[in-house]
Amino acid sequence: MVTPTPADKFTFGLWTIGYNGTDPFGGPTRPALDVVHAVEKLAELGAYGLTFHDDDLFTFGSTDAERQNQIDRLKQVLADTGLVVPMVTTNLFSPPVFKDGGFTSNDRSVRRYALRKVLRQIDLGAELGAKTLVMWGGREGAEYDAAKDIRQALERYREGVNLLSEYVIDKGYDIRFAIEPKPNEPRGDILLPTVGHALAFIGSLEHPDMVGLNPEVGHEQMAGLNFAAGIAQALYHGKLFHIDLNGQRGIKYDQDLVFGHGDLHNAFALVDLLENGGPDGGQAYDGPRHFDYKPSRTEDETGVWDSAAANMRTYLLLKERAAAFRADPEVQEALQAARVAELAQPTLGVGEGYAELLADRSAFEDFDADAYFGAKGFGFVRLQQLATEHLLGAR
Ligand code: GLT
Ligand code: MN
Ligand code: MN
Ligand code: MN
Repeated sequence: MVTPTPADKFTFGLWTIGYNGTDPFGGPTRPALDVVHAVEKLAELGAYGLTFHDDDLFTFGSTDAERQNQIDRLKQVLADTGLVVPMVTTNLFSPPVFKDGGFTSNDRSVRRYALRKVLRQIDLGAELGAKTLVMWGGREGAEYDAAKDIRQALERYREGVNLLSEYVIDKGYDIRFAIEPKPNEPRGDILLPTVGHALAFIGSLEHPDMVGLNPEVGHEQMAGLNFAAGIAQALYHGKLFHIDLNGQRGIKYDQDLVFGHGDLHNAFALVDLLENGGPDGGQAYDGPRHFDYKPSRTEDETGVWDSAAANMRTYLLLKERAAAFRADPEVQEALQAARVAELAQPTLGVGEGYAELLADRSAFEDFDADAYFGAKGFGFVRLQQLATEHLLGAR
């Protein structure tokens, strides 16, 4: 059960396994990875698919012929291995032209160029059967307050996403958009910094139904937020279109560690939510389990594939542990004692409104709030310890 198969829907960004170790303090520690080799290795490891930015597949500035050659090579290896491309995204952050962003650069001609670059990648995504276009606006932001008119930047972001939606509709493509929030890095402050900010922005769009989220574990945790709780809210609003799994250890630079190599408790809660949080205790999300991690620059190529396998194995181990947690009678009893299911009960009775609530003396006048002092607790700590013991394989 902990051996990945394509049915598990594990996908990897070409930029993840292809990360060559470059960081702000040092250059590459590994040679470049060819896409054909990458897909073959992922297939061997049991992955389901590959995702990529335009510039991951064909370097920025490639001629049309070079670009087509890389597309053809990718198509061939996909046909040979059975891997799919469920998501594509556009690099609007590496080339110098995007130093002040793409959709929200102060320079209007850069904004027009950025939109053209995305339209081109949408066409390629549609050709390859991708269902999701991720928009990570890492350069959409600022370091200095007076340098960026935030309200106008949001207006230009909105103009851009509306245009792209219009294009997808008119072309008849089966593609949805997924915005990926991040609080900072590379910009001092990035627009749409968290799941919550992005949800509010989506509500302002012309085609909000076509736009959802691609939350990343580490990005929410960089803001000190509870990732599993953010995912629960994204699910609640029907906006979990895609997900970036990785590991992060607290509020610091974006680590992109292997999934589970950061906050393991939260990773457990996340897998439990995705796998067992559905209406009948089934899956709450059935899209790709996409790993957006970076094999540390200390690793050689063996370490790259070991870390790719580690992401999938850790996910499956957590899935197994979460199933055992749910199946444990003591956990069920603790959940009941904690009254977790009682929260599903509406606060008002059928047909009740404020008038009936006001008329109900037992709700207030006769309610003994003082009796709660020193009374029976909820037992949440016991529940968390049971989760911890399942996580540790002690039960
Ligand atoms: C970039 C970023 C990721 C995004 C990718 C999509 S690219 O590496 O750090 O979090 O998901 O553009
Ligand atoms: Mn329209
Ligand atoms: Mn990241
Ligand atoms: Mn990501």
